[in-house]
Amino acid sequence: MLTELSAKKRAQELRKQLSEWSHQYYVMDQPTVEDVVYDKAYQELVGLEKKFPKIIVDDSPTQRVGGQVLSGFNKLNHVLPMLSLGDVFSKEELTEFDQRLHKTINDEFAYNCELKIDGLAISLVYENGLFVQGSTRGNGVVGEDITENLKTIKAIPLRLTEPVSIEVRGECYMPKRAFVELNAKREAEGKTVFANPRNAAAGSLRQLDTAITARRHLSTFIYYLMNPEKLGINKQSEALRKMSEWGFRINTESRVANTMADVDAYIDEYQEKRITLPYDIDGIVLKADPFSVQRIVGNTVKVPRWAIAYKFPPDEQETVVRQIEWTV
Ligand code: NMN
Repeated sequence: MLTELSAKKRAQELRKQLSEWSHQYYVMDQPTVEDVVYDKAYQELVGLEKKFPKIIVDDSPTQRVGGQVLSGFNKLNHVLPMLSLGDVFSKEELTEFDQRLHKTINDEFAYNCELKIDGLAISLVYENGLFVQGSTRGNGVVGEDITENLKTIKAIPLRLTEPVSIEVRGECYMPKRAFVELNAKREAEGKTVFANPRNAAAGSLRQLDTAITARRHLSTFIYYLMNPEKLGINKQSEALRKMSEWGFRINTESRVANTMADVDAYIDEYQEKRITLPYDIDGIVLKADPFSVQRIVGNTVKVPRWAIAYKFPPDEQETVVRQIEWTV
């Protein structure tokens, strides 16, 4: 006979196993087992939790299905403002940015080049390794609490690999394929279609019925760690590696560039590859890699002085969506 105690033990094993498989599948994009194996274990866990509801824990994979209907979103103040990025549209302006930094920093330093994902900025707070709060950027100072919606996104870990208390930020986006499929479905149902993946992600994230968010196949790339130096992390490229180890989904296309020629090559490469990526990007982001440089140059009221966005020409955007419509 199955007792509550043995059910609890078995549920713990199943959760650990399911979280590992899910991490491989949704975060690393490298499934390690067949879906049927995953589904069987998931159903076993659902069965145990149904029979013994007391054994349910907040970070159980079964708690990601949503279903909570919220009456609204509470406002919350960001611990540090969520700044936007200054942007440039030419390589000459990028050179000027580099020269400006070198007026203050008399030393050589590398840049971390990252793709600028076209989604919505989010902030995630973890206490002792547990996901406790997530929010939108809002106006940068005050955002909205969308914790319950974010819990439904499988790429967001509910529990980290270490019991750290941290805040991270990143981009929530809808993959191109999910966008095309969602619009096709909406069209068939006579509903208005979303103009682009970014709008679809925004509309999906701010749903009062979290079960709708859960069905929308949103994903995330995390790119910012708050107060990294307190954790002994000294570079953006290191922070990305560390966040990946903790269980976050990190974009693997980022690269350290030692010279502006390397930066140029990165831009050219991704302007070319842009159309083939499974998500929309609208440019690249250049960040001074050492946090010591970031600290010295600081921020203006609105934007960091140590980072800049190089925007791709906007008219290519439509082509991207159209290309996808043909290929799906
Ligand atoms: O909603 P969940 O439980 O994440 O599952 C959605 C789909 O994704 C299911 O079809 C499931 O089989 C699949 N999935 C597969 C793995 C795997 O490791 N093969 C992991 C997570 C989800």
